[in-house]
Amino acid sequence: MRLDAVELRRIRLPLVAPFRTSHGVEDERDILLMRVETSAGEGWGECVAGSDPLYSSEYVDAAEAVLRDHLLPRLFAAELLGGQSVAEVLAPVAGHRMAKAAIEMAVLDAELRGRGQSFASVLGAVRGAVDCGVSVGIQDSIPQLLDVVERFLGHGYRRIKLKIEPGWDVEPVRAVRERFGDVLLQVDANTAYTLADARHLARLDEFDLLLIEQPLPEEQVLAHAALARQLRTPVCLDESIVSAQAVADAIAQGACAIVNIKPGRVGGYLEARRIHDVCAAHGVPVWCGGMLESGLGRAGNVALAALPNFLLPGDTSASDRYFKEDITEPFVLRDGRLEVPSGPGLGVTPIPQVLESVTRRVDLVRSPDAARPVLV
Ligand code: SMG
Ligand code: MG
Repeated sequence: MRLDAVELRRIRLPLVAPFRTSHGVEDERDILLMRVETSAGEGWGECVAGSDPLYSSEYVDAAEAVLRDHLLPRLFAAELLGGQSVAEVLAPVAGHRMAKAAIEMAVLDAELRGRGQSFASVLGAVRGAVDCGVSVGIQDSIPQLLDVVERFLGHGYRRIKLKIEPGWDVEPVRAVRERFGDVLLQVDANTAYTLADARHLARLDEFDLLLIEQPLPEEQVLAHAALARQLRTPVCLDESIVSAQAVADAIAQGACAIVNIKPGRVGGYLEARRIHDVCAAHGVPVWCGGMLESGLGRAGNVALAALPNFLLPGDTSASDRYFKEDITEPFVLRDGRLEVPSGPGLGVTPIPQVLESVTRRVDLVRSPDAARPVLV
């Protein structure tokens, strides 16, 4: 398989409502998409890096730069056997997992489309639809939070995740628990606490949460283990888990009972599957996280979430939870689930007119060896 050219496209997708976390507020997504042209055909990838380096050190301008200057030249020069070999070719470049994940996704998509196989079948999916939760950002007031949660429950979401931070934790959780009874409920702190907050966080124990996600900073794996010993609520890691090696270590240290898997954060769908396998071998359930993806990333995530050890509903919400108009056919919630795409590759492609209407910039990067420039 030969990589001939990569189209890097920046799109702007406004969110239907601002999404606030302990890192700040987002009201639109600035997404880097890529379309690869290979000897096996065309494929699509999506980079989940945010506009600013707040969730992680990666951000979208840096992802585009590292792709252009470091990742694509290595891939153009390589003898690619397929999507499987992308990570190996890119291994000499440290970090930049979101950028690597995006290009691996596009190459895999091209390869699988060429072979007529779906992401779901190749990853090892065992279900045709996945249970979906929704992640609820920090709101201005508790009445407003209750309205938002009520609306999402009305749509059929099977689990609610509340973003928390110091000053917005016990009371919002209590209010949602009191109002909505035994709904599946969990919280995500996005690293906003320290181990000194352990006694305060233990006040969440009375609400029977499914889990508390990433309470402490990314590097503090041992501190998560210490915290886990002081909480009844299971600790789930997100930001800390950047690889199969990292998850094996975190589990060995007792730092997590549950793991959030995001393909972008860990360098791609293939590493995501390895993390799934490591967790399964240790009896640690996983669920699929989200990075406010367009329909392209959502298609891959829903396929991943259909693997056997994805035992909790994911942050794989329907397109209309994010965008007025998605760039692909929208993912629609049916009975609290999304259907797993079964067509070749990701099983979805951008709708050309919609894609054009949200595009800010497109650039075609050609392999120096391409016999003739490909016209697009
Ligand atoms: O895709 O529905 C979604 C968002 C889910 O809360 C969500 N993601 O830490 O898990 C997380 C956050 C990170 C995204 S903030 C840009
Ligand atoms: Mg999280």
